[in-house]
Amino acid sequence: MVAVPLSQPLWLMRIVLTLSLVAAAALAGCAHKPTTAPEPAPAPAASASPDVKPTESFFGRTKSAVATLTPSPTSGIMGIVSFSGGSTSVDVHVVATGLQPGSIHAFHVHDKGNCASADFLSAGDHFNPTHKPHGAQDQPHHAGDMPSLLADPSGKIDASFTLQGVTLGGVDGFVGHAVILHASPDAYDVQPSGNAGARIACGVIAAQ
Ligand SMILES: [Cu+2]
Ligand SMILES: [Zn+2]
Repeated sequence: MVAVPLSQPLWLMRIVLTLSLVAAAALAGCAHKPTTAPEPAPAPAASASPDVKPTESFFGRTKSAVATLTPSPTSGIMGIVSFSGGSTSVDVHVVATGLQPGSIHAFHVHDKGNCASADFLSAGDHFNPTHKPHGAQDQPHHAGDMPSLLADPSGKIDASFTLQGVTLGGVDGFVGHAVILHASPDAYDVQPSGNAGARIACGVIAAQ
């Protein structure tokens, strides 16, 4: 409140009092402003897609993934592997360049998603969550066993195939593991890994 000396005329005191009341009313008006601000946008619903079961984890819903093949120091191989997952199968499409024309190469999903070492031994053994022997698709086989790949006369691989009994997502899915292309064809009856030779390209499988 504004102090006014008693010696001032009464009319001046009335003006000062009026101004004080106006100021107080203005302050009160300001205090109301926050409640008139727009409401924050409502949080999105927990599940935006009605066909997704609440019990499914995000990881288990993975429908597509990709691995970029990087070469070993001397192989010069480049490529990309695309995965499309169903509930009990995975479609695989491999495109790679820089191979010897007409050469055949073992191709596997390996256990560790780690292509850090030059020889790619960092990717570990074949991905084998069900503890099977190494083998061809029509025999008991590691989840990570796949068909061998043939390079065309220009040294390019362009192959598509479907793997049964495997998934992309979930605890035993491919995502987070690594694909390895080998120097030699896969001898499927040779344990534990088909005598596939050097690891000449590697890529970690990432969900898309
Ligand atoms: Cu391998
Ligand atoms: Zn194997």
